[in-house]
Amino acid sequence: MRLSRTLATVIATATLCITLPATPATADADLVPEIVAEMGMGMTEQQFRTDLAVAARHLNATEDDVAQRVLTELKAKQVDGTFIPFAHTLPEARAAGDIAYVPAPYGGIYGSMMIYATRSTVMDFVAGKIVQRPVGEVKVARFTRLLSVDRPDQRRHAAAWAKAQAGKSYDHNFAINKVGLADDRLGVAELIWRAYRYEGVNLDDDGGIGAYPIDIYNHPDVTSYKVIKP
Ligand SMILES: [Ca+2]
Ligand SMILES: [Ca+2]
Repeated sequence: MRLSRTLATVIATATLCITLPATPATADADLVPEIVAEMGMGMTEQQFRTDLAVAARHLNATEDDVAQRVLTELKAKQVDGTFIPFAHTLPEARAAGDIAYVPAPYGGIYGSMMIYATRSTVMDFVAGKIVQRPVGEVKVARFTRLLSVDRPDQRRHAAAWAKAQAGKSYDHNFAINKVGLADDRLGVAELIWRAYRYEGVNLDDDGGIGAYPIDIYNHPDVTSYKVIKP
């Protein structure tokens, strides 16, 4: 059994070696299946292709170009690791509009975040919908950080906008979440990025096609003021 499996592996490897040069990667290769696989469960190829077409029109670029940029940003932001139990109760924030950031790998391989609608409530995603929840009901992982955006007026308005999104659906497409103005489906970082963007503040630190949690955390106007330790 072991011998035959080894033999099969050798044959498969040999076949791969022979096959690969015959199908070199080109600029026109369809990257969508790889992107969707990187993004994990929830994202469908059909939805991604629809969003990709919108992004390409918005950016006046080809879909292949946008797909390449998406894949590059995805791979750059991915952190190896495993989920850990969310065992810590989320504390109150200093102000509405502050952000709770669960860094990768503790909040998955891309991290996660929530915006405070008030000092003691956050906009969270429950069963695919945005809901306002008291912090006492929300559990987070160790090393979660509380962040403040150094724009007091915009912070208040951003919190109000985020609060008004209650009931909207979760957007699995976190890799394309900035282009266009459609906000009918919102991801965790997208909700925060858009809340501040409508106030004239662009919290995506590195540009690109997506506003990832790490991008917002790295923004020079964002300050971390509390860390949940194990
Ligand atoms: Ca969206
Ligand atoms: Ca970005």
